[in-house]
Amino acid sequence: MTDPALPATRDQASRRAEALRKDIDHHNYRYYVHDDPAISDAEYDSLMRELQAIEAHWPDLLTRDSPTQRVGAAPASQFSQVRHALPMLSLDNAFEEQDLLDFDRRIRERLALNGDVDYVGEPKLDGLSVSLRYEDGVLVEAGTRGDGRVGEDITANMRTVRSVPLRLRGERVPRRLDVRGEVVIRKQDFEHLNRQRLGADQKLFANPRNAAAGSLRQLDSRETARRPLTFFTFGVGESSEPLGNSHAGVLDLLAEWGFRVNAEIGRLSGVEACLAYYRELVERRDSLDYEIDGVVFKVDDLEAREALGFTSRAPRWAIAYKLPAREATTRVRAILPSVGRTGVITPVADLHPVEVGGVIVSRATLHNMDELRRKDVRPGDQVMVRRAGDVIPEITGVNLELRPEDSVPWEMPTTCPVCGSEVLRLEDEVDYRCQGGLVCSAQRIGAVLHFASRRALDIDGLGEKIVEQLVERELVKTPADLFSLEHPTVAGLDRMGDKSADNLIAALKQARETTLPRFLYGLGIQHVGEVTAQRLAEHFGDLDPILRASEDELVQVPDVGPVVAQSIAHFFAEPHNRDVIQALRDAGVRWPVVQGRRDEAPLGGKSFVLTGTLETMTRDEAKERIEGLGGKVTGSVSRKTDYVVAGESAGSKLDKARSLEVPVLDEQALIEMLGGQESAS
Ligand code: JCF
Repeated sequence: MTDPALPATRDQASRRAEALRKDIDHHNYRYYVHDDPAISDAEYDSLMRELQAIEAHWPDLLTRDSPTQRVGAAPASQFSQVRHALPMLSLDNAFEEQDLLDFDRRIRERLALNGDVDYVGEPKLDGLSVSLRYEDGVLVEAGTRGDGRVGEDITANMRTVRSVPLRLRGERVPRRLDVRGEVVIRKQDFEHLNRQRLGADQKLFANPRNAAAGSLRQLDSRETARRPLTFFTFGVGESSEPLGNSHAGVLDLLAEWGFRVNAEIGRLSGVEACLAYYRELVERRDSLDYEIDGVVFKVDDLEAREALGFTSRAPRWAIAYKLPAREATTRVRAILPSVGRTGVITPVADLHPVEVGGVIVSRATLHNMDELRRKDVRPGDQVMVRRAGDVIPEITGVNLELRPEDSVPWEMPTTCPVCGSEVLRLEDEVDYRCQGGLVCSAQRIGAVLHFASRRALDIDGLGEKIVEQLVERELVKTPADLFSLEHPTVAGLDRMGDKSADNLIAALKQARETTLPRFLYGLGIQHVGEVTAQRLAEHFGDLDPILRASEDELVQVPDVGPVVAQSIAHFFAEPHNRDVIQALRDAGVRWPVVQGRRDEAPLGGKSFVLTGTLETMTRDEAKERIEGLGGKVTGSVSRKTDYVVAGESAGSKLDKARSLEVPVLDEQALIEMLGGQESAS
């Protein structure tokens, strides 16, 4: 986008600047107060640049309420003080229903009222209270709450907050007006800010409130300008003119003047309505786009407020009903190793039961050993527990002063608490894992499913629902037990008919004839995927040399590094795993020996291209068998191709083979080359 030319005369520039400011202010307002932008970011930027150019050329046209002034000013060396014309008081707290009922009763007594009191309810935002001073509609000063009477002058910073009007909208505005409200960072903006900081290697903020506080405390307001702060107004301090007779009316005026008024604010008649409003907000707490720590109730009638007055610290006409705390302290009774479905062992704190955010909590995850050491949580410790939303409770801190003298750090057990197998943490990894993958009951379902999966033993009809039943009814404890299943047992499972039981038994029978790579892959050894399984099979030829291999011998295999070698060696060193492997062999699971080095094998060094559909085997099977005999299978025909295998409806590859005079085999010729006897399937 090219920038428009500067106006020709100062007069024209003055009018254009005026128009631009109005326009930009309007779009600011749509975007930051109503979340409802009317133009694109690019269009907005272009208006901004035009105004900046004019102000740069005619500096005397610059006004202090110009939207260009929101980018921040040069750093100050310290904050000066502001004195609040009317003190910024805090709010009395209610912690339970009775406190709110008492509050309402006191008000009715003091006002000598019989009927219901009208209140205004509002979410209490967890941010920082700020007071903004407007003179003749222009923002002239902004201060933090401080001690209530004197705060810090953060005018430069608040000017950068887009939801703060630099000039009040509308014609009729008080000569002097203090607007009070809360500065927050909304949850989404907070996530975005922290992601940005992660990318820039900056320290992450712990929560939106800390981020908002840090942003307001910047001496360099250009930094504040980069932070996504939002100002929600909740009332007024001093005003040179009366603003009507109800608080709800004042909030309406503030909205007209261009402030953001929380959409949740509502009028409530009587204390029962307040209680219902509170319960509703507690329910919806997690779906609000800002953090709240309570609900504020204020008497709506301003004259009644006058009559009620203040105590030394807080108005008598308002109260903050706190939300149930999301943090509580309790004692760690023990730390327990919990074995997950993949064998990962997680330390979990067993807690003395405590209520957190309205829920009784007796467990908290410690994630892993690194986390546990970082937090230094020990059995017997007093800890802070936090629950946010629906997530698993977490321990956020330890009270070291209350740590028992005989306390010792917790250690990960060396054997699995479920199956007694070895527990191992591979180099460079965070997690400790149980090495009894084939026997551990915590891992049974996963292990059996993996063993049966298509690229492993490929047992048709053995889906999740069936495996779950087999494991839960203790019919199958290890993959080897699959092969002793009999028809009546299988037919007795849910979702199993007579016919599908037949099929499963047949599939099991057939799956016994497998290949070494499939078998190795099916064992579910950590870090042994299909490729590594294939390499191991090629290198060692059969299972027994692998069972005997040391880590040093294993790293000789292409693609196997020290970590993988360690994982393999420990898996096979585990007696329980060896027992299962023996049981699998006893059940008749077998594979052809893989010929040693490729070029010594029957098809050593020969390259094949498969085309068309084969009748007695799939292409994957043909490939596997060719490779099992040392041949290799490639995708396209060239002069280097030794054989093209042509099945039904072979296409262009066959034509190419003919033109290059590459020998063509039909299916029967291939089967003979592979050693005859293709199993009927
Ligand atoms: O949202 C808040 N944190 C909040 C604080 C809301 C209010 O209506 C308040 C407040 C502090 C004092 N009202 C007063 C009088």
